[in-house]
Amino acid sequence: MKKKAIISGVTGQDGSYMAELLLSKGYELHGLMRRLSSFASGRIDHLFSNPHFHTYHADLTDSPSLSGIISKVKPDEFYNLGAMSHVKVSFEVPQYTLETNTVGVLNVLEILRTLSPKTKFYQASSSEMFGVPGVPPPFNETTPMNPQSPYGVAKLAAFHLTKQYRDGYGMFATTGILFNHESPRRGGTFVTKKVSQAVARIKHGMQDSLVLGNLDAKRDWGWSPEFVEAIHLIMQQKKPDVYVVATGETHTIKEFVEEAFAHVGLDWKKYVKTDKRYIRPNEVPLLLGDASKIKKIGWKPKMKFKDIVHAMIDYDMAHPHDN
Ligand code: NAP
Ligand code: G4F
Repeated sequence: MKKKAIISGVTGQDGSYMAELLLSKGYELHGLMRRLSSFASGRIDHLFSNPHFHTYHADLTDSPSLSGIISKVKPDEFYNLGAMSHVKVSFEVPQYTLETNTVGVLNVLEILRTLSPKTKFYQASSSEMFGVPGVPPPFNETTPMNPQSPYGVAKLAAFHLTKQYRDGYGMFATTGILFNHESPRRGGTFVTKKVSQAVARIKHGMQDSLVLGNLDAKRDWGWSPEFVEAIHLIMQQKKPDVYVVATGETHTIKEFVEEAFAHVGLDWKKYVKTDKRYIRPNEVPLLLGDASKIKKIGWKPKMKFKDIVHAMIDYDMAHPHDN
């Protein structure tokens, strides 16, 4: 019998890589997509011809849309990767962020509890939950959490709800606290993709400059295709738990920018400006993860910082017209 999985957020960066991974492992896969006014399936268009891949319109804030699909599919595994995932935007749409990233998670957990309690559930938790924890890095599963954004607060509430369903109802409700992870499929409003696209367009003579916000923040950047492998591994454990997924290296935004421009032979200082419109009301100045726990069950990152920068630039140099 094929394993059956549902992925929410299948059109996103991680959702698309997770879909490829599960299909390659022989799953029957069901992806949830939002209805939008224009096409948003670019990352998964190549999967539609696969007879084991099915998609549905659903929204995490719309319980009936979720319960219909869950009761029909009765999945072995539910990967909850859907979210309003942009930290800066969460300050502008805080209510929607909590409705999607917290109530949306509650909706899935409640439906699973009542209709399909044996389904394994994965919640996409975030290092943004650590915020400014008041202890020195690196951060692990026991580090206190002090989120600095509506996004971080919403994810932390969902993290606790996941724990409550695990402890209180005995459900397989598991989670990974993933540090930033990137790829050519990263959305264009996140800093790495914004930089890699701009570098390619500047090099091709299609753009003059790049406007950014805080260049001093530090992030622990990993590679999305490797991070979805970690998620799958977390779901295959005997018991649900909490795992930090990170590279254990941190770099400033400025270092990413320098490396990106240097890779195509340009001096970043000639092109990069800063503007306060990209500054957040609260910032998380430093993220650095300690992935010792997940390493013990067999996952470790391979792509290094420079590999990630170069892979993103090389992709955008070859596809400068992509959105
Ligand atoms: P992403 O590219 O922004 O994808 C988010 C997905 O969620 C998209 O498919 C989006 O649909 C969908 N979505 C948004 N609102 C929804 C709603 N109300 N109902 C149903 N689906 C909705 O994000 P990602 O980078 O793949 O991240 C995947 C998950 O991991 C997210 O939960 C994110 O918060 C979390 N996370 C990401 C990172 C990271 O560094 N990437 C780190 C830690 C945690 P549309 O395509 O229609 O917009
Ligand atoms: O790329 P970012 O928008 O990612 P951020 O805020 O760290 O959030 C990402 O990682 C989280 C995990 O830690 C995820 F949960 C979340 O869903 C998302 O995937 O910003 C990174 C840093 C910030 O310090 C920001 O202030 O880059 C700084 N930055 C500087 N200029 C900018 C810009 N960020 C964006 N988006 N755009 C800029 O122009």
